[in-house]
Amino acid sequence: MTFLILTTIALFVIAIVRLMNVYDLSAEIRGGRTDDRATEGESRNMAWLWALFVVWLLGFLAWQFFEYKDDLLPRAASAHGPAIDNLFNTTMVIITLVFALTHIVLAYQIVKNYFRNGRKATYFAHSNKLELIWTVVPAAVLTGLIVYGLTVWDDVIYPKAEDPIVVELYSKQFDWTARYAGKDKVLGKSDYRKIDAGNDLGLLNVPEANDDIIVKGEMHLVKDKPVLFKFRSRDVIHSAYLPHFRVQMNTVPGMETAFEFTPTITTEEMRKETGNEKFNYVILCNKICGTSHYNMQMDVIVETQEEYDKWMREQQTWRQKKATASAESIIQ
Ligand SMILES: [Cu+2]
Repeated sequence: MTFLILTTIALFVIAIVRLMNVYDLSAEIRGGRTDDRATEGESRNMAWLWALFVVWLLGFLAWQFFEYKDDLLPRAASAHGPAIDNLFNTTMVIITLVFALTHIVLAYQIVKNYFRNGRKATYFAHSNKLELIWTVVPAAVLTGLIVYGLTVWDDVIYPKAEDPIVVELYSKQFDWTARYAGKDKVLGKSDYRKIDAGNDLGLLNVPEANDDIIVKGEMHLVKDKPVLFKFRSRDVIHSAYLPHFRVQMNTVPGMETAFEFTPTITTEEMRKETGNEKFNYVILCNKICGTSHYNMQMDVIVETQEEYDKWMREQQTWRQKKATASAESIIQ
């Protein structure tokens, strides 16, 4: 249906263009106008159409802001989130103002200076003052934005928590696996050559790996407790995107990336705040990584320490999982 509509529109445009050609040719045959230059009347019409277009464009932009503002992300649910939001909003306000201003000036100039019979344009080849203004002003604004951005990045990116929950987030086509460091707070080392059907993450047979806890589909975090994510990828570059916490980091095969943050609002509190009983925090993949990229996600539950401890006690450690698996294989 969409294809048909697009084809119809394209054919309609082609037909109009052909009709205009026919009109021009017949005008020439009738001995009408042979001069290609636009007349003053045509220029005036074009100028005012331009002004109309700018009014429509800015109106449409404003309408979108108000129409869709409720579909934007809810309040940032992490300690560093407001800093990212402020940076984003500052940039957004500046570019929106500059966009509106330049287009208003553009439309104004077109209406003021469209071709009129007998009027001649001023010619000048160079103006130091103009060059200076349109180089220095954008350069100063951009430098300000970049320094501001780097400062925020600096505050956000370097781990500083004393005793964070350490979680490895492992990506592959097409799902996420979370591995908690367990009681010893150390993640057991891994090697891609150890990956097999029963060992998705390629864990080595080392004591640090035994108490690691591996979960899929849903992971849990604690409100106001820092978490250090260490990212690994098996196959291609994926990107761990946790929009509600304003977190995003590429996961790259062959290297470890990391991001530390502190969740500040529990899932329950966010459900109340958004009025959406089914609300869940999510990890999405934000790199087009293959056919099922769109479905590569995992739920994140933020809860109190007690709820988290209870959930943790229900999980099997890697050692227990291995024991169960080998017991099953013996029975078979
Ligand atoms: Cu992916």
